[in-house]
Amino acid sequence: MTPEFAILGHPNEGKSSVLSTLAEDDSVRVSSTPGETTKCRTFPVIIDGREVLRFTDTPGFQNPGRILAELKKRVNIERDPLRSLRKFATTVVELHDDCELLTPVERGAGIIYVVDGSRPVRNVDRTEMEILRLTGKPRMAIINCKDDNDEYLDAWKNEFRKNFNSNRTFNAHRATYAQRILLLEALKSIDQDWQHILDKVVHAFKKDWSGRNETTADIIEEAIRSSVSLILTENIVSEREAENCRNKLFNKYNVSLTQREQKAHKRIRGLFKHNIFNYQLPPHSLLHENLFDERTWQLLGLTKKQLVIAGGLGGAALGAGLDVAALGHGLGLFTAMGGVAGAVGALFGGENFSGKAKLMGMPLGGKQVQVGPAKSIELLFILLNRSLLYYQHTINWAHGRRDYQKENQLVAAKSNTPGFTREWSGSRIKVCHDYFKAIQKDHDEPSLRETEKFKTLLRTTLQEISESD
Ligand SMILES: Nc1nc2c(ncn2[C@@H]2O[C@H](COP(=O)(O)OP(=O)(O)O)[C@@H](O)[C@H]2O)c(=O)[nH]1
Ligand SMILES: [Mg+2]
Repeated sequence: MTPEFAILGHPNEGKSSVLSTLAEDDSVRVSSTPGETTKCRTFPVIIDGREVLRFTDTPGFQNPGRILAELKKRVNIERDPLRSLRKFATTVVELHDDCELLTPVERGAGIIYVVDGSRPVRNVDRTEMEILRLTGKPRMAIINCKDDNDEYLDAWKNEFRKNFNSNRTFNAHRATYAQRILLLEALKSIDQDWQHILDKVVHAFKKDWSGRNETTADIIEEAIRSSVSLILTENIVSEREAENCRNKLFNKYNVSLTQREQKAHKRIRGLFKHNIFNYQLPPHSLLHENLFDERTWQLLGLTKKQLVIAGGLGGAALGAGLDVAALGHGLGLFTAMGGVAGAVGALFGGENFSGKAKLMGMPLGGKQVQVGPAKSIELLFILLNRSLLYYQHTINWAHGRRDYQKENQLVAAKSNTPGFTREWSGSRIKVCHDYFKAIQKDHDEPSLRETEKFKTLLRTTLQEISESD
């Protein structure tokens, strides 16, 4: 039988948010108006086409005092006090919501009780907790702190120890993948009978996650390959126009790379089930910046030490901060790039294509300017780090979260982390270097060995990001 958990609590404490985040479902209605949910709704967690777990969202308690009194009347005399209580509640109009929320509990669902821990414990909460205790069902309490206020946490925990099998702090809007797994694991402890099946659920969940990481690695590899091997050409009509042409071409190149990147990011987003709510990137994210922006290259490129390593391996590297400084300045772009000895100029490839001119259907004697394929491995690192930033943002955007406000500061602080590859050792840089060389040799079918090694490195990195908080 599929385990079911009913999310219970007072209106507006974050029940729907918790559910949305746990079930990775951004279609759950989260509302700032208390009491908007009046019907239970069940959300299945499906892995490999099989429902492994289900969560039921419920309306909040409306008349806990009355419910407690009625339950107490029945608890020692009825064989099934919950059923009798629910039947009674059906007949009383103002108990509609309370009756509704008891339905899943009556059919055997485990209870997840959600409170907003940033406010003090009130008597009405004690009443609700007493009801849940009297149901005798396995139950866990979740402290969802809407604010950072932890003044009341201890008081809440004290109450919970009396009434619940287990309790956890869980921020529905900020929970990371790692914290979600921890919460699922904690559900095991509330009832021995569920331990085995929930073990399987957690296992399936982890497996599914590493499958998603595998697909993400494929997506990133594919996008990087097609970007670093991209070649664009433009006809130069006259010498006078040459400068203009180059600038135009570089812009086109930039747009092309950005489109490829966005396509890849969109696929990653779908993979992690952010389908409905259109989340935005943090306002200060480096991802808002142009691919060839100076800051991007400084923060996401190789470090000086790594540049030496890459150079030692025979890779052409730009050297962040030096040449890239001029890149952000629109029209100065090409000149700046051409002015850098060797490496950057090579990004533009040969400029004279008299031989090819005819082939490309150009007027005889015309010249062509070409951009790409990338000769500098730094482009690979820029694209890689940007993908990893996007991935980190996506997996850590809790499904229950619907807006920024308040949380801007936190996100801004996080987004200032420089590139993920900054700490990478020589051996990881070498894997990238060998892969980069392999694409340069044959971009349609680069060496399988080098590609596999690169993908393995990507998968390891994605897993590391998943597990870090
Ligand atoms: N900042 C923040 N807001 C939250 C959190 N959980 C819920 N909210 C907000 O509180 C309101 C009620 O949340 P909801 O999940 O619909 O509560 P429910 O009525 O118990 O289902 C919504 O406006 C949410 O955006 C949280 O962890 N952090
Ligand atoms: Mg709700």
